[in-house]
Amino acid sequence: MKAPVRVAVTGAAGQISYSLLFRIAAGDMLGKDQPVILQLLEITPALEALKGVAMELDDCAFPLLAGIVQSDDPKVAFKDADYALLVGARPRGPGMERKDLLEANAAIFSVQGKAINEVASRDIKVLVVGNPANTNALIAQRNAPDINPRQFTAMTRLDHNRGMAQLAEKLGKTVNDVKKMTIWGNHSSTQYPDLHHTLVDGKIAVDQIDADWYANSYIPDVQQRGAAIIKARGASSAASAANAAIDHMRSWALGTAEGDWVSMGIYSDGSYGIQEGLIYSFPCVCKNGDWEIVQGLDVNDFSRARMQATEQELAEERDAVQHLLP
Ligand code: NAX
Repeated sequence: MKAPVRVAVTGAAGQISYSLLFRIAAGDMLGKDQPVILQLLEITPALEALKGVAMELDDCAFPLLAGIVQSDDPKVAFKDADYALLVGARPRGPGMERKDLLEANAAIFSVQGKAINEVASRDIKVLVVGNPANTNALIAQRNAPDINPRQFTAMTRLDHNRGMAQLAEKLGKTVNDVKKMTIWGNHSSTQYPDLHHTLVDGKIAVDQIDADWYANSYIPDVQQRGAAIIKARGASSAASAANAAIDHMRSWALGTAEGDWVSMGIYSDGSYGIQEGLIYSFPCVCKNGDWEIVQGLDVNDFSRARMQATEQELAEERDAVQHLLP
């Protein structure tokens, strides 16, 4: 058996974590041969609820669960962490403007970024799930100057998975027939699900669907799927979000399948003309615990306009918190 790795999870008493933690402990994220120590962070008022979650984890008697740490102190939760899933965030309250939301989260993610910088493993892999995920990841990254910016990522895998499922359903296929899905940009309603390079049964997806359905049904439906879940369920996506977080980390740590790629919000190096330093979702191939942006894809005018609109939104979010960045 391998030595245990330390996995920090924030917002650990919340609804996404109620699915996420059990799957990590079961080995779904890092493999059935990798023991884990869960290091759980919550705000002080939620520590009692967190205790209940930890009791349930104990009661599962997971063979791979080598320990549980519970804390309201980021320096305890991130201590020597090899992986961190930043799920906890400040939700939008009544009357809260977008700017207030960005600022409230900037406060949380700057503290967590600093703690990661100070106490986490130098090789830590960070995934930000809490919204606004891309900009929260940017804030954490900027507050961790001693950690390579490539190690901070934001989750667009749920959008990626939604895009695959909706395309497969339209064409009467299964997700197994869909390869090379791409989500560009922000995890928000400006995200761009691009089917120009996606393959269904080995053939380009846009050639198999109606252009009007793609532009006026598919793209808005993928963009608005989160709102549709809230309307139907009366609560936001939880199990599917946890599943996407597992998928994201698993791909990053253990690699993507040959002939396929995944979407990840990552530190832009200027590829495809996207401003350097934004946390922007690109198609990525993962190997040996590292990611690479898929290069050389043709970008037509239809795609370019949408890639730039979501880039613009991310630049505006960054500018709104600029005064709080180191
Ligand atoms: P919940 O409100 O159920 O849980 C959030 C938990 O975070 C709470 O227990 C809260 O006490 C805790 N928390 C708040 N501030 C904290 C801090 N500073 N340190 C540690 N813990 C803190 O929300 P849940 O449904 O679990 O969603 C969590 C986040 O994921 C939200 O921001 C949500 O918007 C976001 N999502 C992101 C998705 C994505 O694809 N990137 C999809 C799903 C989800 O909407």
